[in-house]
Amino acid sequence: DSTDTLMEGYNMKWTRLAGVAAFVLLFCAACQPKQKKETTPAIVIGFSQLGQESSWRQRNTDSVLEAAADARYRVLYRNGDASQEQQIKQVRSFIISRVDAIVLAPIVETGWSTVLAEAKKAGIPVILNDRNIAANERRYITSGVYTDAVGEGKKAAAFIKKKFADHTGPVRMVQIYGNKDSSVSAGRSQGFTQALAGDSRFQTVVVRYGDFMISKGEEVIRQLAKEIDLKNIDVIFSHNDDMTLGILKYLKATAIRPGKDIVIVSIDATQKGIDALRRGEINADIECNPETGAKVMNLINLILNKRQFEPAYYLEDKVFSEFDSNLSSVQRKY
Ligand code: GZL
Repeated sequence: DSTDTLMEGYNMKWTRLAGVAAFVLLFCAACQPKQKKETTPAIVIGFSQLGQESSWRQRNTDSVLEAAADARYRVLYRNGDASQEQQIKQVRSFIISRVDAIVLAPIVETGWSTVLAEAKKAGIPVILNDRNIAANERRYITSGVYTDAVGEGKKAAAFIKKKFADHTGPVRMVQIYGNKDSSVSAGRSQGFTQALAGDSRFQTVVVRYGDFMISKGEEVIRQLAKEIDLKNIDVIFSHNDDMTLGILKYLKATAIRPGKDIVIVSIDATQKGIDALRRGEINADIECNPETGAKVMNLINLILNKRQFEPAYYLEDKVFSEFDSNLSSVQRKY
């Protein structure tokens, strides 16, 4: 028992010593001067997206955010909710936050000069994404990455010409535009009208606006069917797949067979649009490439590093139509 007592005392002494040593070590560690980590401030980008009206828009937003993450840029993402007033407020907040660059997808073409002049005065570059603004306001932007709206309109017209090559007599067409006053509605109708101008058979008899939304596409064609007899219409040129899906939903509940009784040309080439093409419910789907992100971030890198850059960049678009033989293998990312 005396040995046990001795060992107990011995252990106690070492335990106390270990405790004191641990305390001293911890105390010293807490007193070390913080190693100043060299961290360069992250690049911060203000991104005002025009809304979330369609599946195309969602893919476009993700494309920009994914590319920013790859570039290690921090993004202040704001949804403009299809409101220019909202987007202007968002740009102003980016200026106050002193972001390094502003990415703007403008819902309409005009009315941006004042806020863009403020950004220019603050020395903050503004890059347009997807859509453009009126030519007389472009002096305030640095550059942009655009979808080729005029080219998409021309591609739609080229399909129509091929589809009606042997048709004599008038080809009566309805055009369903996206949102009013947008550069895309103007560009697509300009390209389409210009390409058909030399051929008097092609007549646009009605234009309506569906805001690029499924619900409005259905609403617009339902309303139009009350005003005109759709049996007299040869073509519906719908400016995006989401509105086309709404149009198909209405037509499939009537005696009119979409893709057969009425030729339907759409734009975006989303998976759902391609699926409708495969089912023969539409006749052509012109791609509008939403993947602007990588080009936008590369452009920002050039601008911030004071390197050479172009005043405008455009994405390439493909055409999918009933004349293709490989439609069954087409897989779309959105
Ligand atoms: C086109 C883009 C359009 C798409 C629609 O560049 O702005 O807006 O075609 C989207 O699907 O809503």
